[in-house]
Amino acid sequence: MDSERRRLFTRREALAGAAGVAAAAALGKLVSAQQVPEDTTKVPGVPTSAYGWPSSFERLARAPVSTPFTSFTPLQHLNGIITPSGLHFERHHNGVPQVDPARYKLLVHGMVAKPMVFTLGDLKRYPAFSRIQFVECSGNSGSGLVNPVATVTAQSVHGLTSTSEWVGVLVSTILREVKPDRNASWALCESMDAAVMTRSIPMEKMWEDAMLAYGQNGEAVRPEQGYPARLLLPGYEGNANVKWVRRIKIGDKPFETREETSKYSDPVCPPDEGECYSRQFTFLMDCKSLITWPSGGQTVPSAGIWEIHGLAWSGRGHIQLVEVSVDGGNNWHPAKLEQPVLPLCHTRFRYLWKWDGREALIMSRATDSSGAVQPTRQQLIDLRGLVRGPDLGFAYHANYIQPWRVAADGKVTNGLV
Ligand SMILES: Nc1nc2c(c(=O)[nH]1)N[C@H]1C(S)=C(S)[C@@H](COP(=O)(O)O)O[C@H]1N2
Ligand SMILES: [Mo]
Repeated sequence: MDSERRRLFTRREALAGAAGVAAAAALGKLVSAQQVPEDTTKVPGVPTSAYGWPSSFERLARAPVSTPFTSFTPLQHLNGIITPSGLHFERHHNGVPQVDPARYKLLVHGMVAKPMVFTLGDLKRYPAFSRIQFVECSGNSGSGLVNPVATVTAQSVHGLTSTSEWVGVLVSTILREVKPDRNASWALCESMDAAVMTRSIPMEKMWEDAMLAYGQNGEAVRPEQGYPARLLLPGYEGNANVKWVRRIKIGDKPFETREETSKYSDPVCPPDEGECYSRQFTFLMDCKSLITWPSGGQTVPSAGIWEIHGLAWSGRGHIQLVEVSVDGGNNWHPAKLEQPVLPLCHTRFRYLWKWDGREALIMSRATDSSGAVQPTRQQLIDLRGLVRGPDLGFAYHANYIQPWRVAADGKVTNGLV
């Protein structure tokens, strides 16, 4: 009773608060007390099901665009910070392998005192560790940096980032078993898919917070995400998070694999320096944010009060501040960060906007706990030059501010063009 009253009071307060900002915002319609919206009580509901699915009225989809090996998370339709496992973006270079967990084995060898092989059961028997963390492809948003076009969505340009609760064993636990040589400084991590994805990872990272994940959002890691076990490197570019991991070889220098020489090294051509060069081992994902509502392809139904919201994240720490501008970047206002605000994780931000119904350019800018501030597209180009990555005209590590243009009719398009 008491807590019920308190709850109502808090809600009233909240409504009064909102009304203070939006005196004229009447949501819902006034009706006579007898009117029941729709009577669904005369038909018995459907019985239980073995596995639940979203309502048939909610049909979200990962969208493949140009290849069958990349799909994008529909960021503009998500609530909160967790990406449903079935909507986690997918990036695989040669398809999803079918791995029988009973036959799964992980070999850890190289510069170690005790080379060892672990079954999935072995990995699960060690003390488990959980964390909520994003995985973002380093090519995410790259198309919008290189070649911005008007009709895009948050999903089609920025949907190569997703957040899950991951569960697994810390790599440090496994390292204590195999006892790496004291001169060991790099680990080769290799997968069992047809792409044989292989990356060199600094041993500091392997000791610090790397994880072999077998759980995702309460279930086993999905096949697309690396079933039965993947490497997770908090804050590192997606590519280094080797899925279907089968081998870790400890060494004392980077192994210079295909994925870190011909790909996943970033061409840089600063306008004021003569030579172009390649940045290698650019592991950390930069500080970034994105307004997901209202965003490209959506329509703001009318003038009035609307809550802008979106996601912010950084591979360098937690999100400290998100600012929103609704006038093309002239004035910035702090947005509200929704709890939980976790390091190396998507963070939801919200900002109440009173739209006057005239064309507006809206955007968000994040600052992380390392002090890094999200740059504009122009600042990023001034820093690196506008060069195409080796893949599909992507540029890696494209964390520019994404402006959205809200036209007078409410339609939202890319504010970069
Ligand atoms: N074994 C293997 N691991 C892989 C890949 C791959 O093709 N094979 N793709 C990498 C790339 S480029 C990215 S962005 C992430 C994507 O992880 P996800 O598909 O779980 O979203 O996995 C990485 N790990
Ligand atoms: Mo990627």
